[in-house]
Amino acid sequence: MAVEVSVRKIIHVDMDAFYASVEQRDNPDLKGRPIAVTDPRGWGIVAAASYEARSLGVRAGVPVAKAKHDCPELLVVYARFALYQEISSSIHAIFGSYTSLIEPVFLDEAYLDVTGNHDFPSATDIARDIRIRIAEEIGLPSSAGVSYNKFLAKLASDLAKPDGLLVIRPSDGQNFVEHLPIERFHGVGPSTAAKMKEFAIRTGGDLRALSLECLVDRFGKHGHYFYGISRGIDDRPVQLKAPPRSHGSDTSFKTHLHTLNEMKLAIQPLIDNVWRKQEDHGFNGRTVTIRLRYSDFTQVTRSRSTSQKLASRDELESISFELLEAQMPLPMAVRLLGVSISNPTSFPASCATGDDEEEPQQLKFAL
Ligand code: TTP
Repeated sequence: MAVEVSVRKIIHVDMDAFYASVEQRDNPDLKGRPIAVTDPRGWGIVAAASYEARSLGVRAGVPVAKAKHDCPELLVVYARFALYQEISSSIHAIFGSYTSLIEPVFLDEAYLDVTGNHDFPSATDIARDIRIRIAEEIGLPSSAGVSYNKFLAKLASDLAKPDGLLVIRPSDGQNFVEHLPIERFHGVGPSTAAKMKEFAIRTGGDLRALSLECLVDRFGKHGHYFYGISRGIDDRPVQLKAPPRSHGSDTSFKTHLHTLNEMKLAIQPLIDNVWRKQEDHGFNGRTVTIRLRYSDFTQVTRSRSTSQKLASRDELESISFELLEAQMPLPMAVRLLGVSISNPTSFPASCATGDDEEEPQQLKFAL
């Protein structure tokens, strides 16, 4: 007999060596090489290190001069923040096609609650799909963790890195935590770890041996969190952050596009998709942006704004077509097309709060 369990389905997606992977994607000379990305404003600190650099001991947060000294073959490149921001929006647009319950964590990481996605009942399949789409449409590696709460989903994506997927099932949650060194626990920083060690707490198992009272006594309000996670329990909801400032849709093509007609045909489903989102969210956007990525991964974005909110799907289509026509003749084949609506005239009230968390549903357990 199938056991009905009340369980949430949470995915944590995290890009691998985000800034460094973008730079390696865009410059063939950097592929497979130890690279560090640093802020061009001259702070001289490694912001991101490629996995090749990490295997040679280079870490984020160390001064570039020290990293270069310790690893002379290290290649250092400047960060391109506007590009990372743009890529982050594309990644979040992919997330948005599976759930609207998304909690972004910085640019390259997010929690997704997919419990309510009945079109796609397996969270593992969703995570697999997301990773494939990020690789194919954006050209970057990511890792994902799937579990029944945020703590374990994040732990799973950390353990899956780089370029991996790991599922922690409810029956395995406590086991995963049992032997885990407390430094690996999300939420245990260096000073808490040092304090835990003073009490001879080194692993999840050590933490679990202590009563709630004792943990609250030693770690204040965080004691409740530690008590839960040492048992694989974490009830924190996935919380929506800011309302979306745009709605977009894009897709990449196995067979690249060469003509205006091909692009006009290919953009139709994207226009449908974006218009539906605009209507579903009561979004009053008035700027249309199209995005073309060429076969060499360079891309252009072009926008046009109207004075009022877009009146109809036809208006969205005709502006998108005008923007496409202005790109002719194409300098080379197109591998990806995107369209988005932004610049709302006002935010709908229903978008302005983060409290439309769905109740966990009674589901047959199938992560
Ligand atoms: P992280 O997700 O912490 O790291 P990462 O994506 O580089 O690598 P991992 O595969 O281990 O997740 O950070 C995301 C990006 O944030 C990172 O690529 C660069 C930037 N960043 C900084 O600018 N300063 C920092 O100190 C850190 C840690 C990250």
